[in-house]
Amino acid sequence: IKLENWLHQAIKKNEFTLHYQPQVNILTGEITGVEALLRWYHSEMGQVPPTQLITLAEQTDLIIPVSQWVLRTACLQHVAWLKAGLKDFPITVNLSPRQFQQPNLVSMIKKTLEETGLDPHYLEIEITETSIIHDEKFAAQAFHELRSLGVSISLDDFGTGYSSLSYLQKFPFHTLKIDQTFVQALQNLPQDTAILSAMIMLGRSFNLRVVAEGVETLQQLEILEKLNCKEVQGFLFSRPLKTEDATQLLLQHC
Ligand code: G
Ligand code: G
Ligand code: MN
Ligand code: NA
Repeated sequence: IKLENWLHQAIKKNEFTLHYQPQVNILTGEITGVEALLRWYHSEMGQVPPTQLITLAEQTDLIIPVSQWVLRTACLQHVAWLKAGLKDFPITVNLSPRQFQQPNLVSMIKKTLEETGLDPHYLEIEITETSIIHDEKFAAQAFHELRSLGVSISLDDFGTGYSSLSYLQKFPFHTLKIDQTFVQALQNLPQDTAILSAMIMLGRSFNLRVVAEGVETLQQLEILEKLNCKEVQGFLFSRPLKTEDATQLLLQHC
């Protein structure tokens, strides 16, 4: 009850912020996308991890205003960046399974795009396969409607689940995000690179944008480059940044 009240207050008092982490083309150094990541600083609890916040919000109906806030804030920010002369790249917003399964998801997204004035082609929704498992029919319909709107869908944490391979075939993803565990496990052993290499080739054979996550070292970057991975996201290039710092970084790179 207390936490629920705090969450209500957080929404009212504007205690949430978004941080932004760029995705980068390995060869050109150009920024190719930016992921919005939720942050909540509470006066008594301090920084609340987003997974905990989302889990808590999902136990109540507060997940709906939280997802609306995230989407709206990310869209408004991207509109501002585009106005400031930023290059053409998408902003990505994460959706938890329950957020993805809201019955009015598509109309909520459509309304938010209209209200904020963001061209739908600049929005990418990031989901994990758990969002699909629960109800494939619902997911297929949502994919169809989002694509008609012009919104893309990215498969997050690729390689960690059970059904990703069949989902690549069944669902029209735009981007594949290789989970950071595969990148961080890289020890230059043949079997480590074999898995990564197969995942990258698989994504490319489906004509997907492939982004390797959690890149922290130059050695990891070099291996990924050799494996023909085009895009990376991770602390090596930039941590998730607060708005002002993200703006500076993004504008420097356009
Ligand atoms: O940013 P960080 O590494 O702390 O994120 C931890 C987890 O929380 C990641 O799995 C990330 O996808 C998730 N997350 C971050 N922001 C959001 C958000 O706005 N909505 C949802 N549903 N998940 C988020
Ligand atoms: O589950 P998801 O892929 O959305 O989680 C993204 C989160 O991973 C980001 O919120 C960020 O905090 C974290 N992250 C991003 N880059 C790195 C990295 O290079 N190393 C580690 N350990 N975490 C990262
Ligand atoms: Mn993500
Ligand atoms: Na991920």
